[in-house]
Amino acid sequence: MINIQYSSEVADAKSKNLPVVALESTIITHGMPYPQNVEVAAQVEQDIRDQGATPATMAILDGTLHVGLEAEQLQALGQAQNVAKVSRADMPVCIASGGTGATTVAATMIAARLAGIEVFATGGIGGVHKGAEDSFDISADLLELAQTPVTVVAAGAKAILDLPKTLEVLETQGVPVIAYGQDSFPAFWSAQSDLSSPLRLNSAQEIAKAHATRRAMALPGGQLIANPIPAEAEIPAEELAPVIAQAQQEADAQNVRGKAVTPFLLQRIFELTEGRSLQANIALVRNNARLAAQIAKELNALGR
Ligand code: PSU
Ligand code: MN
Repeated sequence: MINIQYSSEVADAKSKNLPVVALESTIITHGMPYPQNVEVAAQVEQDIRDQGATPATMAILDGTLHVGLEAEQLQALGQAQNVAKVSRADMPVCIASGGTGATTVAATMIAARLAGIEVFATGGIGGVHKGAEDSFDISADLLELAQTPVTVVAAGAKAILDLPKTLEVLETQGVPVIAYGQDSFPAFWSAQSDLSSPLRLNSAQEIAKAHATRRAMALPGGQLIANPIPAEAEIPAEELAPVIAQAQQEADAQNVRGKAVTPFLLQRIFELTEGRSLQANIALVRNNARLAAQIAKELNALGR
């Protein structure tokens, strides 16, 4: 086994078998600008504590996998320049070479599995990019959901992605896509989309039972819980469509490729909406953290 450094609160929660919720760090280093990134990260951790669970933000610091960050470590990571974006492929290389990196959804799921954590909250997952028929750009997050047994709570996927193709890949990979409390698949900034969600559950307890059932059946892979953004924080799709189109055009024109694509698009959307998208993003991440904490508590109550 590799060396894992637990934060003091996660070590304490684990020793008492209390519910823990994993959090990613790419959203901090590549998904939101400083200083809002560290403010939001700390707030989201507190939201989880307020629900009676313990937050475990994942990152690789100087070659050590951290499960839970102390407040100073979170501050330092949020301000650091040129932190690597670490997904499944990069993770062992980063650890072996003593590097520092922020974990994507895929890498956070791997870290959670290593630490025995089964529930994870984020904003949006990576997916199939628009134009994937030419670029072949499909996030490793989707394949991770097919093989690593973690329930991921997200607000659906951003309209920078091709949502129908993203759902098709998840279906092919046997990943349960479960909308929380509604029939349609939520589309990140909008609670509703015109796509229906393959599955629907209405309570944290039902989601926990479905997770425990996969485990009992020894099925590999996790679950994607698509939690709609709170109504008061929504941004109309019509308003964002031109912004996304412009960001996409710029990415194409500048030949942005590979793992740089998603951070480039997120950064441009923040700039072009002058922070409006950020407020919605904060509201939905906090909402996902609260639901994830409830799921982790229910799962804990079900026992092994
Ligand atoms: N989508 C978002 N916000 C994010 C990301 C995706 O709305 O912060 C980040 C997550 O860390 C996700 C990663 O795992 O981008 C996906 O990158 P890629 O598309 O290169 O797989
Ligand atoms: Mn990609």
